[in-house]
Amino acid sequence: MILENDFSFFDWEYLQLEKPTDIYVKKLSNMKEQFIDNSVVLKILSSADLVLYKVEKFEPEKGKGNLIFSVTSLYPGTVGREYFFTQGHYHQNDFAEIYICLKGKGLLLLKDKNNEQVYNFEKGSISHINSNFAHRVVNIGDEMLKFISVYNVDAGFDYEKVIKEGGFSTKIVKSENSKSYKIETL
Ligand code: S6P
Ligand code: ZN
Repeated sequence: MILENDFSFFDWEYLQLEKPTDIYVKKLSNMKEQFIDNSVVLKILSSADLVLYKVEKFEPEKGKGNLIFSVTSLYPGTVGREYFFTQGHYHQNDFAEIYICLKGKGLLLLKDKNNEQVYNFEKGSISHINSNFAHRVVNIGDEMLKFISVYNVDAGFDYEKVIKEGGFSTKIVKSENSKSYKIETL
């Protein structure tokens, strides 16, 4: 039996998913508390909101055991000194995830209750994210960073747990001469 809905198409030239089943954006206003400098956030928001990233999903079937393919496009830029990042979450359920970076230069932050780790994440990087770690991607380049995620439909998103733990304490900011990044720990 051929399941038409189980097929989509990924355009490798434009790195774009055709026939997504869902698309959403996250803006600065959705992630106000995540950035170090609240006064900068409020100043930006007083004139305009910023789209930080877009997520396109291909979720053909919701039933148990199925997978989701998604593409995240994370814009380059900073809020004050701090590079744009994805919000970051734990999975609600015990499922790992694969991230594949298609384009750009970034860092992958992984955290559990006691530790945080930082990994290079750039075009070609593949990461298997263990189900115990909250995960966040930071764009430290000057172009769009794009990555694929593949995960179980029942993985779920637990943003609250990250907040309850005080958020990611690893902050990726511009270096003093603005030519590279540096890692600060709160
Ligand atoms: C889902 C996977 C990604 C993120 C996306 C946005 O498990 O990790 O598809 O949802 O990169 O990040 P966030 O933290 O806003 O969900
Ligand atoms: Zn995830």
